[in-house]
Amino acid sequence: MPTTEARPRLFHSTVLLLGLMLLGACQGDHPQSSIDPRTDFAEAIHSLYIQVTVWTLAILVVVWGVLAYVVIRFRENPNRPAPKQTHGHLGLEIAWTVVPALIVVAISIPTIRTVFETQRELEGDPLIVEIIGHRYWWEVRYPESGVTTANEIHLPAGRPITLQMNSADVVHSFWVPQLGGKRDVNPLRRVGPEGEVRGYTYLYFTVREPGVFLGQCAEFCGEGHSLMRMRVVAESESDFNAWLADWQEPSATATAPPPPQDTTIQTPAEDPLVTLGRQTLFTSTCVACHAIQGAPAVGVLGPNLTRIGGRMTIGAGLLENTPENLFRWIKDPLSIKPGVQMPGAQEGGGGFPPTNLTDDQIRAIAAYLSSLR
Ligand code: HEC
Ligand SMILES: [Cu+2]
Repeated sequence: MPTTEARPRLFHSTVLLLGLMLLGACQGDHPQSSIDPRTDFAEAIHSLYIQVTVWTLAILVVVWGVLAYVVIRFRENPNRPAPKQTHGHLGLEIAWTVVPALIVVAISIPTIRTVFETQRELEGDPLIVEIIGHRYWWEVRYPESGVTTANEIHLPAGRPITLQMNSADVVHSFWVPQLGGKRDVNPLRRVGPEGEVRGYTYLYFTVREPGVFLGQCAEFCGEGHSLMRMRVVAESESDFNAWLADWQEPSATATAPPPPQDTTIQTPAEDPLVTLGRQTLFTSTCVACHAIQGAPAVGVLGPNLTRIGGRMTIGAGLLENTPENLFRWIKDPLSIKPGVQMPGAQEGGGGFPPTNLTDDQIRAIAAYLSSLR
């Protein structure tokens, strides 16, 4: 029990501590800040947010101002008669019904306008990118160029984008805060009267400047939900086109190099670890779930591993993409992500038995995957 003397000190230190905590929130990097808009869509939402905040702050100031006035002006004073007592006031009652109603109208007009503005496809040759949510990763497809990848979404800055989204299993929610609001992705797919597929959800936006933007699933979808991340890599149009052109071609090491035609020319020999990794992967269950362009691996249950060596992260944004982390992931993905739909060396997963690979085999596979750039 603090003594009467200690109480002000306790109060002061609490205020100081809270103040410091508040200040602490101002510094540092906030890659998932929702008040740092980087697209037209996010800016529309942000400007609405600011408008509503200004309205509510104005209301706060008026209400607290009147309250403070009344509390001070009419505080108890033994030397003064009690103030006049009033019961009911028609004018005031009408005012405090009508004024909030008008404020609600004033807020709803820009809100409805923003809703309509952000729900339609942008003009000027939008790039269509398909996003498919899976437990616990994101599939990314570029239907115009036939490229399929995962978790890292390359986009051209300055060009309108249409994300056409759905889910392979349960409801997920696509959320990259700096690009805009959340959007649910649904497993529901219906065929409309003209044979068109319905049930997609869409996001329409133009990224203003190149940059890397982080996001994650925002709808609880199972054990691995909190580890279902993604990143958007916005690049200049020419960098994006170069990336896309690269990814349309198989990487040089996807399959074994052909034997040299002219044996007098010395071609540099391939790293034997890569050769072993390739052979091991092609003869393991990996190929039932993963595809590698140009290679005899065409599974679709897991992320497409074409040019996986060129990705920043693995495990849906969880681990930095290094041979060491690839080894850890392939050996025991369950220890890294609960509920993961992929088997490890010793434990089954995704409906598949353990792979029973040795550490040496896994190290070789990691070397092969890293070489796919
Ligand atoms: C049952 C299907 C299945 C099998 C078999 C399987 N995987 Fe996977 N794999 C997945 C799924 C699903 C994921 C995504 C996991 C996640 O991030 O939640 C994944 C993720 C990965 C990733 C990370 C990819 C990324 O985009 O981050 C690598 C690398 C990988 N698997 C390699 C392998 C290798 C090598 C084998 C064989 C030893 C293998 N997988 C076997 C389903 C499978
Ligand atoms: Cu999810």
